Order: sequence, then C-alpha cells, then structure tokens
Amino acid sequence: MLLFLSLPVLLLCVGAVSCSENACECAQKACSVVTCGIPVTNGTPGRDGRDGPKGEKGEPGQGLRGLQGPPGKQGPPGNTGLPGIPGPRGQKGDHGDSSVQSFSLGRKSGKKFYVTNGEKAPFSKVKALCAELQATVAAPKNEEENKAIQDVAKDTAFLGITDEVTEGQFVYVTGGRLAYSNWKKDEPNNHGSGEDCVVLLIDGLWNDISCTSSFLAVCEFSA
Ligand code: FUC
Ligand code: CA
Repeated sequence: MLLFLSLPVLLLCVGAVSCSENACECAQKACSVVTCGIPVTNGTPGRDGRDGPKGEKGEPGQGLRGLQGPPGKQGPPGNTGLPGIPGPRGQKGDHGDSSVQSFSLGRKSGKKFYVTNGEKAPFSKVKALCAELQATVAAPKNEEENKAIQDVAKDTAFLGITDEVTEGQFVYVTGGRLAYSNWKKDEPNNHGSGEDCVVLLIDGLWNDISCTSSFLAVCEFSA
C-alpha cells in the first residue's frame, strides 16, 4: 500500500529541477513532499584491497659502501679424495737377522755365526751366495772358529782365503794377512796348474785347491 502511494509522488517530482546538491536535498527542492533524514556519520572503513603488482627494481643506492667484513668461518672438510697412483717399487730389503731368528738358530751374542745351504759351487759363486746374505765366505781366525765351521760343513768347504793376488801369500778375501792357519802336511803346494783357493777338509785341516773346482758354500756372519 505504501509503495502504491509514494510511487506517483516520486514520478511527479522527477525532471522538475536540476541541481548539484546531494540527491535528497535536490529532491527536497523539487518536491515539498520529500523530507530528508538526519545525515549519519560514516561507517567503519572497509578492508584493505589486494596488493598491487610488484614495482620495478630500484637504482643502486648512492651512499658510501661499508668496509669489507672479516673472513667467514672455515667451511667443513671436503670429501675424501680418490686413492693416488701406486708409488715406485722400493729397493730389495736386506736379510733380516732378528733376535728371534738368531735365538732359534742358537746364535750367541759376540760369536761369529756360520751357515750353509749345502750347495757346492766354484769359489766365485760361493762368494756371490754369501754376499746375497750380506755375509762373507767363512774364514776361521782361531781354532775355535775352525771347529765351528767344521761342525756346520759336512763336506769339504771353501774358506774365504786366497793367494790370487800374490802367489804364495794367502790373505782373507775381506782383507788382511792370515792370523791363523791349519794346513795339512805338505800344503799349500800350488799343485798342477796352480791352486789359489783354500778348502777346509772334513778332518778340519786345510788344502790349497783350484778356485774353479766346486765345494760347499759356508757363509760367515760377523760377531
Ligand atoms: C794334493 C793336493 C791338491 C789336490 C791333489 C789331488 O796334491 O795338494 O790340492 O787335492 O792332492
Ligand atoms: Ca794343494
């Protein structure tokens, strides 16, 4: 019923006045029928709108740069590297003579030590065999040592004694004139085409003999 009554009034007013005030005041001027309500204060602001698009990157600042800071802390260790290539082969080691080896062989401290491998060979080969052991060809310098070699040698053995340098003058191949000898009767006789080497016979006596003949190799380790 209200809508029915007011609609013709509003229609009567439209178009009668042109004004720049707000819609209600304007309507009041045109129509005495219209009453305006008391103006009300604004409501609470609405929520913020959504963020706008990101702006362009700014120019670098013009101010002075700060001083460089101190170095940072040391980083954690890196991963383990790959193994290196093998190094060159080392030189051949010498023959060990540990106290255990000496003990098992009955070697006494301060005493010479004699060994044989049972091999018979010319004197040059016997010297080489003993040199391989960092030893020398057995050469007794007293009766006790002569007996010790006799115990080791179960057959005729070369001694490290020759007169290769001066005929008739026997010396140790390691150097020095003879300190002791145990020649058999009528030896040395430099028999035949010459005898520059010396052998220990199984009875412990000595005979001069050809260096190219083969006899037992007995080596000596110094005290
Ligand atoms: C004696 C020795 C020689 C050789 C010969 C067969 O004359 O003196 O060295 O052993 O025997
Ligand atoms: Ca002889």
